[in-house]
Amino acid sequence: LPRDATELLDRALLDRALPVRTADSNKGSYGHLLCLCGSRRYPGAAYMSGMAAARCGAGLVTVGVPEVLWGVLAARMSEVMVLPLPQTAAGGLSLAALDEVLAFAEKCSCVLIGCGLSPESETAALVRELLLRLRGTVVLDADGINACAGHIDVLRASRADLVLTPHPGEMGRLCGKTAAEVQADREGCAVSFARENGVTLVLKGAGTLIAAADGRLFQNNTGNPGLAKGGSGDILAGMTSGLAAQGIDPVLAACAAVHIHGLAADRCAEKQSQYAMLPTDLFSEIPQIFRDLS
Ligand code: NPW
Ligand code: AMP
Ligand code: MG
Repeated sequence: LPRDATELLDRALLDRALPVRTADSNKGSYGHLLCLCGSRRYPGAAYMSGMAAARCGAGLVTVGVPEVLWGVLAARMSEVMVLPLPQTAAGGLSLAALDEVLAFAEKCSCVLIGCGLSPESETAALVRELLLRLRGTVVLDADGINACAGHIDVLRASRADLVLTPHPGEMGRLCGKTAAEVQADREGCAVSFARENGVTLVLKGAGTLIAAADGRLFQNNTGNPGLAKGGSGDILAGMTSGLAAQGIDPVLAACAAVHIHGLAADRCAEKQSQYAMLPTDLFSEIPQIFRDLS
């Protein structure tokens, strides 16, 4: 990959990024993703992240969710497995889930933490404890990111290979700025945060930026305001972690996910309009994009 340059995400980069599916491979060849997502308030976030990962080629996907969600998710998803975990009174993940999650994560090639987890303090404490103990690739989105606001020391101490996917509001919480201040200097915020904290930082919003810990910066040019709806980010987090679970470099996984997510959105807008398209409509556009790429 070129260094010291802002590289536009394009077809050539995707060709280098996508995992090759060899004739003698099996589901174990394509990783196991654990998504710690969802709460009583946000069951859809667990559904969308798990399904998005499955649509991007991950060998196995398990959503680890507060037990109250087990029935509804098991009824809606066939390929994605559901691991019911201890929950708080409010229906979020409880700190009591820690040991079970750590044991399960041993079998996994990537862990996604955060979509729809809710802002409960006990769940945030669980997230920080996990960050201190997990190894391997960990994708952090939404409330997983919010759990680190004011706790940057935890990100720095983590031995995991971290990919963070904040929208400008979450980015602001993380670095003590308003969303407007982040928007006023998107490149500066993304590049300095990634460098200073040794993480891959995906700063979402029109022209999503992907900043690597080594200073590389990528800008995406796909996608449209039809994505400005609740759920779009949960799907991007699932796609990113689903690709990373297959063992490709986390920076490339993030770049490929952002680009494909935007291409799928552009196809949706063409067929359905930016008004009517729904985040879950991206699922039926992802297949044609992979066909065009391979
Ligand atoms: P505003 O309003 O423009 O001033 P929050 P959330 C700002 C889950 N979901 N440019 C925005 O600022 C998520 O996974 C579950 C500028 C506002 O202040 C989370 O766990 C769903 N500003 C949880 O809900 C579907 C921008 O950020 C703030 C911006 C809460 O997540 C929905 C809003 O962000 C949702 O995905 C931009 N491009 N984008 C489900 N069906 O289960 C955002 N902002 O307060 O972090 O709330 O993103 O809705
Ligand atoms: P979230 O706010 O977490 O649901 O994430 C929203 C997703 O939609 C991100 O991938 C954004 O980059 C994308 N998105 C939101 N608004 C726009 C826009 N105006 N143009 C392009 N992409 C957008
Ligand atoms: Mg989000």
